[in-house]
Amino acid sequence: MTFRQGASGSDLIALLSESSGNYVSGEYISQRLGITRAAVWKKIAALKKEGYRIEASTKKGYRLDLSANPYGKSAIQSGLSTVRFGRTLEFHKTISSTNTVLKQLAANGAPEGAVVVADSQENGRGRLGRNWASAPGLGLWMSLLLKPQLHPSEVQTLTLAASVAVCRVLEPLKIPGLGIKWPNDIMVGNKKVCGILTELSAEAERVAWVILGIGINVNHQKQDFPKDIAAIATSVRLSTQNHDSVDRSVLASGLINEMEQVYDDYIRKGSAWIVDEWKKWNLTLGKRIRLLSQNGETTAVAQDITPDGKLVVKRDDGTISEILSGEISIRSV
Ligand code: BT5
Repeated sequence: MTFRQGASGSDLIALLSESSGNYVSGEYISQRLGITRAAVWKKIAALKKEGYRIEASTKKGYRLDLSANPYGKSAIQSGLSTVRFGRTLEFHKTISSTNTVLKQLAANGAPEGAVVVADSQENGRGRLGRNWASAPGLGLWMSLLLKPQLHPSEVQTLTLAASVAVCRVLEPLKIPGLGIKWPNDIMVGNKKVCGILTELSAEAERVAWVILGIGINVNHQKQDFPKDIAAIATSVRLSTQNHDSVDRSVLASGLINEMEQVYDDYIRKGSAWIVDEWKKWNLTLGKRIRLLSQNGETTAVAQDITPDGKLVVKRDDGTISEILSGEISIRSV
């Protein structure tokens, strides 16, 4: 691995990890990273503060205890293979909401690909003012800033792109029944494992920025969910066959890597491509569903997704219409 000028904490973690838990001399680190021995020492002290267990020996150098990888900025960034996404990244132990904080950063000119991750959210938000349970130590609560050249009406397709990225990053875990319920719920069977909150700032014809807020329940056990959602929520850990806990840093960097890939492909290939990708994971199309709106409830069959991400439904009275996310909630019959 080669390191860029102005090496970061995550570069140092990557270098120490390369040696599989053996000592690495201070001199070697300073040469590889192109920084002074004093700067190495400073970075080691900062990493220890983040929670890394690093042993220091005057003769042998530094050794990282790989079994105690803390969840944090350096651990996440050391797993990135991206060019832009996650290179600007804030990690907070506790935060109001990652979307709210990233919105402030966006207003202050944060670049596309900026990410905010928190271990817990005090005011985690769902759509339409709903609450998102975000307890510490258990989930991946993350927001990503995008600045696409899109019309505001096309932004819905970015939510589809985010759902595809989530499914792809979870795919190697071989979770039976993993899929997407239109538009933004990642489900395992009929339980929700991940929700996505898309927020945007736009002028009449052009998007200024979009924030994709992604919440994945990762290591929750059944008793970790609040009572009101215990029956409808699940976690990655509860859904895998071995029920092993999952390293949230690895999941976070994997998701950021996947998001950059999917987003860049989407920009190159267009929205019809992302709709096709989305359909591979779809749990909604072809099913009978209930449509819940302020005007009441009707039943319909979910027929298709339009290139701009609307759901095409055929109601029982034969009328066909396209619905926008946010207008109507859908439930299985
Ligand atoms: C969503 O809303 O599914 C979007 C959730 C987005 C959360 C992320 S976390 C990082 C970022 N920062 C934020 O503040 N938000 C984003 P919606 O479709 O409205 O679903 C909300 C409903 O899901 C609630 O009314 C509950 O019924 C249920 N719910 C709440 N917390 C849950 C959880 N942890 N797991 C599963 N379901 C939950």
